[in-house]
Amino acid sequence: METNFIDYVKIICRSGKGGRGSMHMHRAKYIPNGGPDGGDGGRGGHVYLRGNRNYWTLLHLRYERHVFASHGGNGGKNGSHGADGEDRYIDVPCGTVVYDAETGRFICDVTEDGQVVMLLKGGRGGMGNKHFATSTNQAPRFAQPGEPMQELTVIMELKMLADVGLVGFPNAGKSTLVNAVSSAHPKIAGYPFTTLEPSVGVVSYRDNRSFVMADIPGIIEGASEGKGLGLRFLRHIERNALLLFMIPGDTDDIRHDYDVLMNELATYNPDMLEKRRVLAVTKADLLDDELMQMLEADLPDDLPHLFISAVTGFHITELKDLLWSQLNAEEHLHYAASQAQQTLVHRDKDLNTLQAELEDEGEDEDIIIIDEDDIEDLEELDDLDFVEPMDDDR
Ligand SMILES: Nc1nc2c(ncn2[C@@H]2O[C@H](COP(=O)(O)OP(=O)(O)OP(=O)(O)O)[C@@H](O)[C@H]2O)c(=O)[nH]1
Ligand SMILES: [Mg+2]
Repeated sequence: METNFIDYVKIICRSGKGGRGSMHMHRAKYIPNGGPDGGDGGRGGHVYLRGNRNYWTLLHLRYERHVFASHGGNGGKNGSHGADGEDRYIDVPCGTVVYDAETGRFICDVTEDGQVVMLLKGGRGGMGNKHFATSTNQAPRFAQPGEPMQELTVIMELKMLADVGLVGFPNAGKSTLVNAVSSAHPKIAGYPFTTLEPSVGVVSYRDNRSFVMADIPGIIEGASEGKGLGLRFLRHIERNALLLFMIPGDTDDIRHDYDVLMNELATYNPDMLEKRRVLAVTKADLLDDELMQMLEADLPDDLPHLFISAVTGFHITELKDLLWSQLNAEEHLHYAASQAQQTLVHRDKDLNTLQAELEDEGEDEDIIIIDEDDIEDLEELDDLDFVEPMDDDR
């Protein structure tokens, strides 16, 4: 797909091997049996994930399919410690969820700016022979190898972190609202699926406060099974603290539309029903007072509602007030919302659908591994330098 909004990537990560401990005997003029002095190997580099709020997509990772930390250096003579391998940090936008690409297992998620999560641990360096000297073996002729590296292919998925997520059929007026209340300007048009990529807008509220609203592509019946833009974007509202349902006032049956939308969310992930909801009946400029009263009588009663018009500005301030008060309803609720974000249940991916999903995202091809182990072998030759002469000494 031709887009810069990348919210799904597969990459391969490797930590570094631990360096080998050295097996070396001290040698110096007039000291014939200097004893073991082989140093320890350095540890291999770790691979970390780091939340970075300057990133909004995973696009940068499309250009970096391999993230390999470097290996620890081998120990040397005179107790010299091998250098530690360099760590690698993978910067990801806040809201990135990581899965094992082979098993679909959920690994971790990164939600905050600056949050650091270790993905792969570098191998420990091996101990040099000086550690192994005992009273019965004062010149051990062995040292520990370093621990091996770890390798993992992961899928990273971005789930947007916004306070308010818009939920509605195509053409409901979602983008028009985002245009009206925020500085973001998603495209608006009188045909379905104008919005193909999610975007977020910051809504400034009274007293310099603000909240973040996510505009996502319209949902249609069957979205949870993959119809329309389907699943691809439902995941973006998983993380929103509050859902704003948007249904046009000129729809035949508002309640029916609401039920369909609720059903799609529930099928996708039942936890979605736990979120706070608000209903906006949009395009109210097309309705007169009498009609509004009639419609009002039949609106679903499990959530607060407002008739709005983003075009004329009707009830837009009231809508912001309502969203704000819902977002901040009782101190503990806010806490609960952030808790919910933290503990959002990420289900493992179903192995049967994983392959289809990868194909869908164009990420089903194997990543070619540039194997650096050949280079390793050369290093091992270097080692012989200080391993072999030892025999001459004795
Ligand atoms: N009369 C009237 N028309 C509106 C209002 N809000 C949006 N529209 C019109 O409805 C159509 C769809 O608006 P969009 O904001 O693009 O709808 P959307 O929900 O973002 O649609 P998708 O991106 O396709 O999901 C456009 O022709 C808008 O001009 C409103 O308050 N009043
Ligand atoms: Mg739109």
